[in-house]
This record gives sequence, structure tokens and C-alpha cells, in this order.
Amino acid sequence: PFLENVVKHEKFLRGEYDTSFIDETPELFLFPKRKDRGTKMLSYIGNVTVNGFPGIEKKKRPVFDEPRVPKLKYSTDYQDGTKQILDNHGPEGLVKWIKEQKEVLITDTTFRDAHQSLLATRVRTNDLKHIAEPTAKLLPDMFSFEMWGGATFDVAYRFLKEDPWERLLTLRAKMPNVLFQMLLRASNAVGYKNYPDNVIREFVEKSAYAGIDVFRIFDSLNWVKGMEVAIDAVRQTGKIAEASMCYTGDILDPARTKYNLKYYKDLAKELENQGAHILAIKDMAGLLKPQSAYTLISELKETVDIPIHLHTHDTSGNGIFTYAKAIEAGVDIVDTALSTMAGLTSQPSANSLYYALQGNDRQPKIDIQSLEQLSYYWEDVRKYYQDFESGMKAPHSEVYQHEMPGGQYSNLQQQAKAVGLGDKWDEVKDMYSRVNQMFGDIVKVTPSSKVVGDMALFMVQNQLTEQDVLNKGKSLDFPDSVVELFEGYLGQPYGGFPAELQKVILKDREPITVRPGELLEDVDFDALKEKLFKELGRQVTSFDAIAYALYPKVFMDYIKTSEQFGDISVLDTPTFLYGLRLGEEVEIEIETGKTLIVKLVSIGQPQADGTRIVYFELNGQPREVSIKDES
Ligand code: 3PY
Ligand code: ZN
Repeated sequence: PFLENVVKHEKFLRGEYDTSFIDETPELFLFPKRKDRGTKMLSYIGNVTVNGFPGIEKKKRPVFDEPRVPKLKYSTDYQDGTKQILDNHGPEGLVKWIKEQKEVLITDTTFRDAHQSLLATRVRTNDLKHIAEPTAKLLPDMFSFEMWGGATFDVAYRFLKEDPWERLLTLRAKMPNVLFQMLLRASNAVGYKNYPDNVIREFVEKSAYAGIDVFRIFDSLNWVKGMEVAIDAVRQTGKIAEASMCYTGDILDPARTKYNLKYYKDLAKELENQGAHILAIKDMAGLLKPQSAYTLISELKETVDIPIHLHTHDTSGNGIFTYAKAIEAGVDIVDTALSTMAGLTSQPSANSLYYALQGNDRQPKIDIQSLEQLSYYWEDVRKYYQDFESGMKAPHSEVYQHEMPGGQYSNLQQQAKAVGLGDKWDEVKDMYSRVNQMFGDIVKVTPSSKVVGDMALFMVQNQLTEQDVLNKGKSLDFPDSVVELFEGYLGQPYGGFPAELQKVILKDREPITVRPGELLEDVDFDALKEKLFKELGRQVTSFDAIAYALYPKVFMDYIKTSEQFGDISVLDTPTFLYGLRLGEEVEIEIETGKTLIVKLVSIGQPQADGTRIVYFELNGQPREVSIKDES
């Protein structure tokens, strides 16, 4: 723990360490009381073997092949990339460089949006860590790796029981040559509600410090006022502010006139004036059709001077076609994933795009064999997470009707199942688009998309029509998220809220029209750290404090689990998700050079108190742990 404390210490990370470092940072010695790490690990493995993993139907551990990690030549070193351009020439230098490139640049989303959209964000640091160095060495010409933010932050603590900051630091160390990119929900940070301004500033500062270079910032209603603090905070750090407009509707559909070309051009100009270094078009549901992409990009190229970065989801199956048209129109950067993590609700495949542009002078500068080799790894690793797949097997053109974001589809499906509406999924999807119209046709992306989903479930569950909502609304108990949206706590939608519905939903409450951050009191981080220090009895980093400020309960639950089981992020994923089979043995490297060899010997019958004794061998010695059987 001492070494871990040191390498995670902010001064160390900043390179500000010399012989006085240890003297001046006595808190490094306040590591937790040393408990038996072996026993804790056995308790975790025993527990997951007996009780299964949340969200996975209990079954025997499947047999998996060892993931195919590409073999690097001994001499392969890191080739300088975009990270060095930013570090040496600053944001302006990087922007200039982007504009000089003839080839289209690529952001790889495999480490973030691809698994957020295909595997419920469940990919663990352990699986990212093993492929990080080969990825950085084999793909040095990528524009960036999107590898943090969005849902990865809370899912790491909540379900994976690991520290997302540690993920960032670990990957940064193994990937020093290409820009790291994250998705930031503006004043909602990496959460689902508005946070005080100083939380946003602190979050951005520490994320930049831990390794993020490009912040893709969006507001879930495309409300620029809601993005001001985040954009400014990023600019203060010297990193890249990539401000987004979320794409909804269809600029070429005469029946959908609310979000027309003029709307996007005005918004783009506004974001440029706000200080964006790059403009992102965030097509979170994959609604941007090829010809619309051509028109939109061509017009935006005439409107703004900053580079344009296009993000889409391949849900409809038209992703590559959309990119090809956008590239023809001059888009600077597009988002793709490695082929075995691409397609459907994820991003279009980098491998496919490479071939699609054969003979085109904008074909991306990437080594196709590297893409293929890295794809093998993900083909294998993806199998670990098979229980989190959405079940979607074919292109889903219906997305043009319901407009659900790629990352929401499987999530809402789970939510529907959880409230007993699993067999009414078609009705829920249809209701989703009806709720959107009822809300005045809003931008739907986290968290506004969640509100539309909550309302759709509420209406299907209670068998309500739009008219019922207006007629009976005064006596209805609307979901909290719906009330908050109409109160103005997620910001203001373009064109305002439908007045009659707003009155019905808010009953006697008055909506706000100012930026919610103006009404929220700053978090006192010193006091918070003090309180956490007392509660945890250990050193509290700024990273911990931010996590607590964003997600107090989730963070404390994570702490509780870590105290119970130790650092389970070191476990391989099959063992983490499924435990062991009888007689099976695993090696667990709990720290560099220290390995536990664990073998599951047998599982005892349930006892009167509902526990079972699970028998292991730990480094050859018999050990047993008592596990409560939850079945
Ligand atoms: C997120 O906010 O997590 C998203 O991916 C939105 O598209
Ligand atoms: Zn996305």
C-alpha cells in the first residue's frame, strides 16, 4: 500500500517529488490496517461462486479461451503521437495540426462507448490493462482513445467495485503517446443531475491532472448556458474543450422542422464563440442519415473555423455510409471501435471504414493488420461479458422512429423487465417516442433520455395516454426525474417546455429558468475530506473526495466492499464474474511480484444458519471460508 499511495499521490503524479517528499507527505503512511488479503480474496471468490454475480443468472463458470494479446516485437517502442503534439504545442498547436491533415482522423471508442453501448459498461480495468500497451504501440496514429467518462465512472464503483481514477492512471502510464478523451455531461459531470459549479471545476481539474486531454462536453438539452462552466474549466487546464451539439431529428425530413439546419449552424457558432477548440456532433442514437451528414458537415464547414469531430452509433446499420458522406464533406475526425466491439448500438467498425475508403485520399492512416490483431483480443474478452449483451442481433432501423440513444437501449430494456414490463417492450419503445413528442420533441441523451424513459415506463405501467396525463395529472405521482426536468433542473429545452404539461407535472411548484448551478451551494472539499478521513480512517485523496461529492452512497458502498474483500480489481474477469469450478485453480497477482494461487476444493452443504463452508487451497495450504448462501 505504501508504494501504491506514493504513486497515486498528487505531488508524485505531478513529478514534484524529491528527498523531502516523504517528510512532507506523512499521510502516505496512513494506510489501512493490514488485514489478511488472502482470506478476503477467498471470501469474494467463495461468495461469487456460491451466490453468483448481480445481473448474471447463476450458472457454472463457462469455459473461456485465453484472450489473444498481439505479440509485439521486442524492440517495439512507443511512437510519438497526438499526445506529444498537445503537450509540446498546446491546444492551438493541436488544432492547427488537425486542420493540416488530409486523411480523416480516428478516435477509438473501444475502451468507453463501445462497451457502454454493447455490454452495459461492464468492461473492467483488468481487461483494458492487458491490451493497453499493445493498443498504444500498434495504433500510434489514432487521434484519441475515448476511455473514460459517460457511465464508466459510476459503473466502476457501483458494479465493478473498482476505482475509475485508478483505471485512468493505470492506462495513462501504459498509453503515453495518444490523446485520452472522455465524455463529460457538462454540469452533470459523470452523473445524472446538476452539480455545484465548484464540483464541476474540481472534477475537470483532477481529470486533466490524472490524464484526460480531450473533454467532449455536452448538455442533455443542447443548452449552451449549461455548458459554460465546463468549457471554461477545461480551457483553464490547458486541455482540449470539445463542445458538442447532440443531434436529433433529421435536417432533411420536411416533417421534422424543429431541429433544422439553421438550428445546428447557430448552435455551432455559439459553441465556437464559447471557446470550443473542436466542435463535436454527438449523434448519440445514430439518427444522422448519410445525405443529412453530407449537408450538415458541408454547411458547418462554412460556419465555423474549428475542426469537426463526428460521433455516431451504428444501430441502423448505416454508420459507415454516414461516415463516408461526412468524410466526403470534410469532417476532420470520426469515432469508430475495433471491429469485434463495433456495430449495432456501438460505433461503426474502424476496420470496415479503413476498407470502405480504399482508394480515397482521405483513407485513415492506420495499420489494418494492427486493427485486426487488436480485434482478436476483443473478440475473446467480449465473451466474458456475454450476460450483459442486449440480445440485439441485426441492424435496427426502428431507431429512426424511437430515437433512443445507443447506450440507453439495453438499459431501458432492463429497467422495463425490472418493473414487470419485459413482455411490453414494443409498447415501451413506442411510448418513448410519444413521450418525446409530448415533452415538445426534446434532445434525448443522458440524463434527459433517462427522463423520457422513466416517463414511458410510468405511462405503460399505469396504462396512461397523453390525454390521460393532462386530464388526471393533478392526482398522478410523476417520477422524480420527470418533475426535476420540468422544474428546470436539467436546464432549458430549445423552444421551452409545453406550458400545459409543465403546470400539470409541477402542480404548485415554480420552475427555475436560471442555470441550476447558480442556485447550488459550493461543496466545501476541505470539510468533506476531513469528514471522510474520520469515517474511513485513512488518507483521503482529492479523487475520493470528488467521487463522494458526485455519488456519496455509491462511493461508500464501494468502500464497504473493498474493506470486506480487499482489492478485487486484480482478479481475472471470469473469476470475478463467475467464481471457480470445483478443482479449478487461478493465479492472482495482488501486487507486482506477489501472487496468490487459489484452488477451489469443495463446497459444503448449507448449515442451519444458511452458511456453507467453502474449502480452498491457498498457495498449497488448506483454507476455508464461511459463505452465506443467499439462494
Ligand atoms: C453518456 O452520457 O454516457 C452517453 O454515452 C451519452 O450518449
Ligand atoms: Zn455515444
